[in-house]
Amino acid sequence: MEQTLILIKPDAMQRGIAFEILARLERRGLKLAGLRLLQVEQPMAERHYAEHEGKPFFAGLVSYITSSPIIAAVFEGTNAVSAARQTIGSTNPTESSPGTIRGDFGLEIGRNLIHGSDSVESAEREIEIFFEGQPVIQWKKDTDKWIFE
Ligand code: D4T
Repeated sequence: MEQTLILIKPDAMQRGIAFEILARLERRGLKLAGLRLLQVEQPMAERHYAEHEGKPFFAGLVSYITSSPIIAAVFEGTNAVSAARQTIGSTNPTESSPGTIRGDFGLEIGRNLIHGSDSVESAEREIEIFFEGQPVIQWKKDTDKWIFE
């Protein structure tokens, strides 16, 4: 099944809404396959945000993601990448619809609470970065047949 990498960013951790946010993805039907609490250091942050190197917001992005522990999670399910991004909302919270995570909890693009992979290829790359070779768990749930046809 398709997998996506989710990060609960430092602002969500500090505000104590990490599990409220994860619960929304779980409730959508996405199945948890990996979960890790970690302090991101500079090299890991720069690897993750490599595509934004040289942009004016890059330094702020790196200092934000390294400013506090984060949660990295792998969720899987049918179209997990796009389903998660839909539940997350637009990059800028004030352009996100109400009912999305960013639309309900955020105001600024630099404090947008959560990351979700933007493609299957990015998910593979990001799982490697944040799980550092640790295996994820693919498991059967009794409710699978009520979520996946
Ligand atoms: P992430 O990667 O955090 O899930 O965000 P998105 O996938 O939704 O958006 P992105 O890669 O385009 O941006 C990564 C990250 O950079 C911040 N950002 C972005 C910013 O602070 N200023 C900006 O102008 C842009 C474009 C927000 C998310």
